[in-house]
This record gives sequence, C-alpha cells and structure tokens, in this order.
Amino acid sequence: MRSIGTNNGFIHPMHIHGGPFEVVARDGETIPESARFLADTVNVGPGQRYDVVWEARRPGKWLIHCHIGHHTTNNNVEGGGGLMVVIDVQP
Ligand SMILES: [Cu+2]
Repeated sequence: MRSIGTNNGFIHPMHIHGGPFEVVARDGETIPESARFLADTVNVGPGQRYDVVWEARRPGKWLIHCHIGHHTTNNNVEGGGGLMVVIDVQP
C-alpha cells in the first residue's frame, strides 16, 4: 500500500489492524532491507509518501485507516468512510 500526503494542512497517522506492516520506501526512496522496520502506524505528512507491505496473518476483516477520528467520517458526515479501507482476508 502507498500512502500519499496530497494535502497541505494535515498529518494522517495511517494505522492497520491485524498485525504490523513493513515500511519499505519513504518519499519514493527504497529503504535498504537492513533498515526496514515493522510498524502499525506511519504519520503521513504533507508531500510525504510511504510504501508499506502488509502480509495477512489470519482471515478476517482488517481495517487500515487514519487514526484521527473525523478523517474517517468525512468530517462527521458519514458513520464510516474517508480515510478507511477494509481488507477482507478469506481463509
Ligand atoms: Cu487523517
């Protein structure tokens, strides 16, 4: 997954459920394998790009979402939306 900070005014702490992802590139630069790291959240600021690889560990519906509440509700006009995606992992 690639997160791109396309706006000017926000940092989006992109968070995944179901186990961490591996951060493999930042701002278009591939991170050497020896320097890659596991995380369950990356802060994506204006203009930043993060590439992460997530390997499913078990079946389920796993959320990847911004951890700022109103960013997942389209500024409180939806019950769930905005910066939120469900990854449906089948057995
Ligand atoms: Cu956000």
